[in-house]
Amino acid sequence: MHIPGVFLIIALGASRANARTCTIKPLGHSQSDVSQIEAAIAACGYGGTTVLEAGEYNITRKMHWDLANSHVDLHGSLNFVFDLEHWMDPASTYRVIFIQSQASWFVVSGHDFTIDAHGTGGIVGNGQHWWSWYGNATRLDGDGRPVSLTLSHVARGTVRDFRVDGPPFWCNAVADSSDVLYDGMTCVSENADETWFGQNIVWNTDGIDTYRSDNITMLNWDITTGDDCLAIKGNSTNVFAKNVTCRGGTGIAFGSVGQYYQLPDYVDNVVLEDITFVRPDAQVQPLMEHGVYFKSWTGTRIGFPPTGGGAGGGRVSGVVARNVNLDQVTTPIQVYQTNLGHPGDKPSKLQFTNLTFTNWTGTAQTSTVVDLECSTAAPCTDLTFEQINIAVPGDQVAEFACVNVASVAGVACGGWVPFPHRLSFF
Ligand SMILES: *[C@@H]1O[C@H](CO)[C@@H](O)[C@H](O)[C@H]1NC(C)=O
Ligand SMILES: *[C@@H]1O[C@H](CO)[C@@H](O)[C@H](O)[C@H]1NC(C)=O
Ligand SMILES: *[C@@H]1O[C@H](CO)[C@@H](O)[C@H](O)[C@H]1NC(C)=O
Ligand SMILES: *[C@@H]1O[C@H](CO)[C@@H](O)[C@H](O)[C@H]1NC(C)=O
Ligand SMILES: *[C@@H]1O[C@H](CO)[C@@H](O)[C@H](O)[C@H]1NC(C)=O
Ligand SMILES: *[C@@H]1O[C@H](CO)[C@@H](O)[C@H](O)[C@H]1NC(C)=O
Ligand SMILES: CC(=O)N[C@H]1CO[C@H](CO)[C@@H](O)[C@@H]1O
Repeated sequence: MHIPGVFLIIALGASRANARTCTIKPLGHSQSDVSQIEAAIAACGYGGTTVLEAGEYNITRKMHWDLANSHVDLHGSLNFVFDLEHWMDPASTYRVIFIQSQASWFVVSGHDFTIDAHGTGGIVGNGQHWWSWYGNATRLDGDGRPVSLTLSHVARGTVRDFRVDGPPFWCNAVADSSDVLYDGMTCVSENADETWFGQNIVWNTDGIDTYRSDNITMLNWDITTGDDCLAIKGNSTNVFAKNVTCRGGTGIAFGSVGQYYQLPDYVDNVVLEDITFVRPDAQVQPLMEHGVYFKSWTGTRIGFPPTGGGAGGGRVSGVVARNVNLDQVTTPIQVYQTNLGHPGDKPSKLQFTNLTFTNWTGTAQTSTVVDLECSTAAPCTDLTFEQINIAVPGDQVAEFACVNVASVAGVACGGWVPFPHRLSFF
């Protein structure tokens, strides 16, 4: 068997007899590495081991890895060259993420695999070029900017100690997948172009969006972003995130949900544990907007996805957010059901229920520590707040705002309830 550029080694270890190993290293000399990577994955991606040695791999076109009973050691980085014209041509990306028809330049599918990037490997997204270019251009959901790492139709996959530097758009997405473990993920979207200092030009660099997926575990994440740290979207069930640091951006989002009027979104059983929100240097990243927030579209559909929509139903239930520390977060906890809405829209019918917030500490940057603006058509029910101890700026009075909340435990709710200087109850 002859595969150019791939060293095929028959491993003779007793435990993995006949398991193949393919080892490659960057070709260098201005050559594209995509063909040799595809050849290695084709040869060793089913039942074998693929080793990408340290260094930078030159990724010039879209890439799909289909893996089964397989292990990939990614010691080096996949450098997706900056070529806006190329990547923005719809033919240059995959469209496997249904919601908002998002584009992907790198898709992994399959079952029973591990991709281990050993803390040294991952993706170089060259995001700075994208962010600076889009600094004065319109950014729309689904406009074709590619997701960096997409897991699509995966069962029992693991991604370990992976790093994405400069994602142009979402850092990760997982869709139509189940039993996925991400252990160790770093995403860095940090503007260094002084033209844009003090402004957020890294919109849409979400740490991850989960969609139509079940049993997704995220351990040991460190996300620097200008948008959602994690975004739990429609039909995500049994999601567990632990030890996540979110630096900048808009916080951990549930949603947006309710964008597709004909497709209800159900989100159930999401546990967030040991979460830290850190407000970065305002010159680099001006936002640290929420801790955890929930957003649905209104009950009126205006236009169609990817950019328009609304009027979708469904339910977000069984959310627990515990052991959360906040560093000057604007609004720590928020629910709103008017995402991209207009005055006069019908109220959303999508319901938020059984949400529990336990052991929250740290500081808020404004007085409204909790802002629950639920829908008249679907009031929030079974909300529980316990061990909340969040300080607000010294000269202000902490507030807990509730609109259309049918049942809440832990606080008195029924209008704007002021607390002096901190929202604190046990
Ligand atoms: C990547 O490959 C392309 C096509 O062969 C080449 O033009 C480009 O210079 C390479 N880039 C790097 C950094 O090697
Ligand atoms: C959930 O996925 C993990 C892998 O991340 C697996 O070990 C576990 O068995 C799965 N749980 C269920 C209930 O299938
Ligand atoms: C939490 O995750 C970070 C990586 O983001 C890691 O360095 C740290 O060791 C983890 N902490 C624990 C207690 O596992
Ligand atoms: C979510 O799952 C339900 C079935 O449980 C289905 O009816 C609905 O269309 C799905 N929604 C989306 C957005 O896929
Ligand atoms: C509320 O959510 C938690 C966490 O998902 C779950 O264990 C519990 O059963 C739910 N309670 C009800 C009444 O559904
Ligand atoms: C509360 O959360 C903090 C992290 O913010 C953690 O250190 C502490 O152990 C938690 N307390 C309990 C009782 O779990
Ligand atoms: C889309 C767009 O107008 N981009 C411009 C933003 O500004 C830089 C520098 O000022 C131009 O080079 C881009 O073409």
